[in-house]
Amino acid sequence: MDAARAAGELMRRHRRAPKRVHAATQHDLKLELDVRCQRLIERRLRAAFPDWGMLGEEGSVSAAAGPRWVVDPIDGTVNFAYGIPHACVSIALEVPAPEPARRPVVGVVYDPFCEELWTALRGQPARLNGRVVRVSERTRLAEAIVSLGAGKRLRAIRHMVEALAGLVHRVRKLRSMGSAALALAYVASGRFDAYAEIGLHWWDIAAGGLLVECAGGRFEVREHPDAGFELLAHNGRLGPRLKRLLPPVPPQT
Ligand code: LIP
Repeated sequence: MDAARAAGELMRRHRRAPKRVHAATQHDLKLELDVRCQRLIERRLRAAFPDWGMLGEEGSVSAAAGPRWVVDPIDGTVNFAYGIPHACVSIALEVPAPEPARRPVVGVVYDPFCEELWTALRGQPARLNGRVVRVSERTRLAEAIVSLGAGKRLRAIRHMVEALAGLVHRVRKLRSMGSAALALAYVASGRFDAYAEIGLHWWDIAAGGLLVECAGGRFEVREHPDAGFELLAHNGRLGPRLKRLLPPVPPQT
């Protein structure tokens, strides 16, 4: 939690400052601050748990076996780079498990701009700033708010456009806010009823997925060898109807 807060503080201090871009593609940016935040998180976590591994968006430290941190130092980098205060720090802790191989047991998502800290410990209720949160109870798709992630690659974007066309007249509102971890935290808190995206990385969704599960929702994730993680998170009531309306993952182009 301290590590997430420290990185969030660095993000907040640089909110309005010009950002140095390390790498750019048409639909993605990597900032110097991504790396600085990850180093800061890494230092804190490794000082306390020197033998544990780390999978991070800005590089990984491997450990033979045992627990592993999964870190997205700034999730919603493009928002942050453009001064849009919708980005967060996402940290999960996984322990080895036979099935599924990835099993987060701790999840923290910190939004430094709204000062919202979500925490989850497997087997306990999810919390937002210490108060228990739950997924929504909405059962009617027509009243639901569904978040769709746009992705970075052509294939994911094409999928999102199709999903949007299939859902836009069925739900109350669609949203695409640019941070997978916050979209999951919003599902866990009942703000969104569901969230879908393809082409994700594990560090985008490991902590948020645990939040959704601990808040009583469903986190349905499938790994495609060539298309990253396909994800549908929902309040446990809208899944079957959403699955009928969402398009299949498109073939590689
Ligand atoms: C981003 C996600 C966003 C998704 C992008 C990307 P980043 O993470 O949070 O929702 O659409 O593809 O993965 O790169 O800002 O950490």
